[in-house]
Amino acid sequence: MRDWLRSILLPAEGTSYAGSVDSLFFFLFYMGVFFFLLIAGLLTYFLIRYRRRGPDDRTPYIVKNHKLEVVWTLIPLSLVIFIFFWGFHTYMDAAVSPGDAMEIRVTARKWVWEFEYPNGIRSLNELHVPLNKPVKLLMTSEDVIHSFYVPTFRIKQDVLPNTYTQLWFTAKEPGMHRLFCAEYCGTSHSDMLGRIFVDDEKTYNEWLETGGDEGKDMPLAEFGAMLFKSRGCNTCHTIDGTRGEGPSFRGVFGSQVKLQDGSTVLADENYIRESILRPQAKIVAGYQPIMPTFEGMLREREINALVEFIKAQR
Ligand code: HEC
Ligand SMILES: [Cu+2]
Repeated sequence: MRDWLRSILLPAEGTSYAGSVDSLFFFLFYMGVFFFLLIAGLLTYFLIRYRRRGPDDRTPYIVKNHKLEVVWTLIPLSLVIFIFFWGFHTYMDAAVSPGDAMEIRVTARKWVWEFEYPNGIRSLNELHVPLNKPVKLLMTSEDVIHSFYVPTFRIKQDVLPNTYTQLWFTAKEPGMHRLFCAEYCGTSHSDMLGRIFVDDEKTYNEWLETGGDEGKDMPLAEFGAMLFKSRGCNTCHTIDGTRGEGPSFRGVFGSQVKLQDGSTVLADENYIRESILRPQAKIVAGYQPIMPTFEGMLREREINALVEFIKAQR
């Protein structure tokens, strides 16, 4: 019964913390159901039992019943005190990370999540964590307020500019979990999605070494199309010619691009590459210099793939 209800009401439990949140939730849920049935039941019963039976049927004048009043005050009072301590205990578990937790830095910006691991490796919109190991996230934002939300982990925390906030968890469920931004942060807020991969120790270490060999069997342009989405380029760029925060990639390659300083430049491979790694070097006329740099965040094959993908949008 419980598992069945759980599967309709709640997402899977990815951490042990999720289990304690759910227990509290179900306690509140069943308590709500119990009191609903009790009160609605008594209401219906009294309605029939004490209905007016004739013109002379008068309700006796009842002033007070101390015993009854004490009982219906003490029961709810002890219930809410009990719930407070239970909730507080669960909250403290989530707020205080264990000392041996591995630290990963999270930087949020419109509209990507960036992760930096203890060994200096970085990844975008994709967080890899080891199974059954406590992980602490130290988070900050480069622009507006975002919110780090993983439903299957039952964790959510605002990510603020100029401040660090933190979260911790021990992942119990191998596989992929979804990350959302839960604070409206502008045009592409709803695209600010990420994936969390919970790997066993070996796979995790391999990933740290090689950065994963994502897309190794794919043709470059196809891999580039995947990166266009997974690295968040699509939050600012389109490929169908419509203007976003940035110019569309349709027809860019091989064209003469007008720059802010009035000059023009031929959009060849080197221009595209520079635009990705040092976007501020040449600003396209009519656009704000808001594109973040991808220097150090893309491996060589990924840059090649993106260039190839943009080339293909002729
Ligand atoms: C936050 C929004 C944003 C994101 C994310 C973003 N860009 Fe940009 N991009 C821009 C803007 C704005 C411009 C135009 C101003 C400039 O040149 O810096 C631009 C310009 C470019 C250009 C030059 C286009 C031209 O018409 O000359 C290329 C190429 C490019 N971006 C590639 C990428 C790639 C590849 C990614 C993903 C890895 C990406 N961008 C992610 C905003 C963004
Ligand atoms: Cu956001």
